[in-house]
Order: sequence, then structure tokens, then C-alpha cells
Amino acid sequence: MCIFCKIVNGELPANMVRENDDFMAFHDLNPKAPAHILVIPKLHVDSFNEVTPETMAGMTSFIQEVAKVVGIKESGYRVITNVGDNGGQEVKHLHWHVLGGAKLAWGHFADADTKDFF
Ligand code: DGP
Repeated sequence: MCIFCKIVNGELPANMVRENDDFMAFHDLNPKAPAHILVIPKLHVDSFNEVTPETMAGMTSFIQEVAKVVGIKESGYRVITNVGDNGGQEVKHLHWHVLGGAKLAWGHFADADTKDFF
């Protein structure tokens, strides 16, 4: 069972922000911003590649609520989902990083010189 499924079923603890029947939001263990929340569907989905439009619809309003609850809705924030190896996905359970609380830097490549791409 993946670590996020263990958080869903209570086997692993998490610093919970918000929860409903379908989704959970909790603080990231290794925050990359003053506010760094992970939003997951309770039902296991490997990644964005497999998510349904129905789940996406619920995720959208849930993420909007989370941004309001943590107080970053007006100041601004970033929503990211990493997909697969090149996307840097470490946990193979769909999750959205909701980052805010400070002005965020934009963009990077992990191990290549950007001039090779443009
Ligand atoms: P990603 O690289 O997109 O798969 O991001 C996985 C994130 O999950 C990473 O920022 C660290 C976080 N993380 C990993 N394990 C745990 C955990 O057990 N609890 C919490 N709260 N976050 C975790």
C-alpha cells in the first residue's frame, strides 16, 4: 500500500488541513514554501495520467477551499502535480502541491543546461 493510502486509512499520521468524503489536504513533510499543502483523492489514483474528469471537478473546488482555509487565496499560490519520472513524481498516488505564503520562483530543469532546450 502506498504512503498516501496509509495516511487515508489512518496507518500514518498527517498534519491535516481539511478533509471530506473524497479528498484530504495535509501539510507536506518537506515544505518548499511557507505554506505547502498536499491535496489527494482518497481513492488511489497513480497520477494525473489516470484521473477522471469527475475527480478533477471535485479536486478543483476542494483546492479552492484549501487555499481559503490556509489564507493564501488572495495573496496568490501555485498548484502543481508532478507526473512520472521527468515530472519528478516520487509518491505514486495523485497529489497536488498547493504552495504559497511568499513570492515563488519559477521553473527549473533538474540536470540540464536550459540553453540546450531553446
Ligand atoms: P512528489 O515529488 O510530487 O511525488 O511529492 C511528494 C511529496 O510528498 C514531497 O514533497 C514530500 C511529501 N511526502 C512524502 N512522504 C510524506 C509523508 O509521509 N507525509 C507527508 N505529509 N508528506 C510526505
